[in-house]
Amino acid sequence: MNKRIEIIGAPTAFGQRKLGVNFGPDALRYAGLIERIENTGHEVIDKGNVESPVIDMKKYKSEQNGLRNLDEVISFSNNLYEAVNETKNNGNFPLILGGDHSLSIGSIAGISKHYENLGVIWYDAHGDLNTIESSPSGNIHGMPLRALLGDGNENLTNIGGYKNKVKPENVVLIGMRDLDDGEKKYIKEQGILTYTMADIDRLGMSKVISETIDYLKAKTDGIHLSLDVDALDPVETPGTGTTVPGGATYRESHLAMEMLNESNLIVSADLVEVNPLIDEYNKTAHQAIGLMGSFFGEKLL
Ligand code: NNH
Ligand code: MN
Ligand code: MN
Ligand code: MN
Repeated sequence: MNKRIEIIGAPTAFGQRKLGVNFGPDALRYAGLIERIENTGHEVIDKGNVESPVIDMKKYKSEQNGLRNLDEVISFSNNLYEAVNETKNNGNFPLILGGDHSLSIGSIAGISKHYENLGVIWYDAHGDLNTIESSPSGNIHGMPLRALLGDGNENLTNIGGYKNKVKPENVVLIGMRDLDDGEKKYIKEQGILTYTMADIDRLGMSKVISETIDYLKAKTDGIHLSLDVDALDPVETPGTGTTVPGGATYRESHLAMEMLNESNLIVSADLVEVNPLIDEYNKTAHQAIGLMGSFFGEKLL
């Protein structure tokens, strides 16, 4: 089933402290993302990059109390929400290129509006379920999923003019290995389906993804993939700001993407946290593109 895919560059670095992640969209384009997807038979429209506030380096590097760069994150989220909503109104498949993971506040705001029960697969080393109280860093890229679930700064939870974009029972976390205490507590309280790296070791990625699909299939009317490249092991995938050892391999992640493609349930995706300035010759972007090939149906034979 061929789709029309709209690529939306989301060059934000305001959700964390390592400049360079804002160059992620161009690193992915330079490595050949568009051609790779076109070769799978889909039509690709590159909408270019969403407008981002200017980065004031003095402020960017300064110590800040509370939520870091909150005004910039709000303004960027609104811009991205508008772009993604437009893509959905056109009936196309949004592929959002980050940028740090705070961008999901805006992207999923633009997507969930079009679904009663959006499912979300959060493929990440981290839960991104912090609030200002539980955050060890004040970095908003550690908070987007929690904001989408309805908790946090009002401006962030209400992007797009509505709250509670996602329900906890429609979320699956995969690849978890660096959860903060408050996040662990919240996951247990809400009963969020979670596959840690230990679960992936025991069950195998194939079982993890087939269970994920079975779990979400019946109760959702579309599934969004939020793919943070730090889910992958930093030995293979080093170009990202907060690496955690012991991650999913490139092969396992490939398998996950193939199975998600075969499910025919995915309606949109974010590809986030590629930082070419701390990478080894754009290796991480190349790996991410390989994953996107499988995600959009590339076949080896
Ligand atoms: N949990 C930590 C925090 O809140 C790290 C989050 N970093 C991420 N998330 N890269 O995906 O700051
Ligand atoms: Mn993340
Ligand atoms: Mn909705
Ligand atoms: Mn992460």
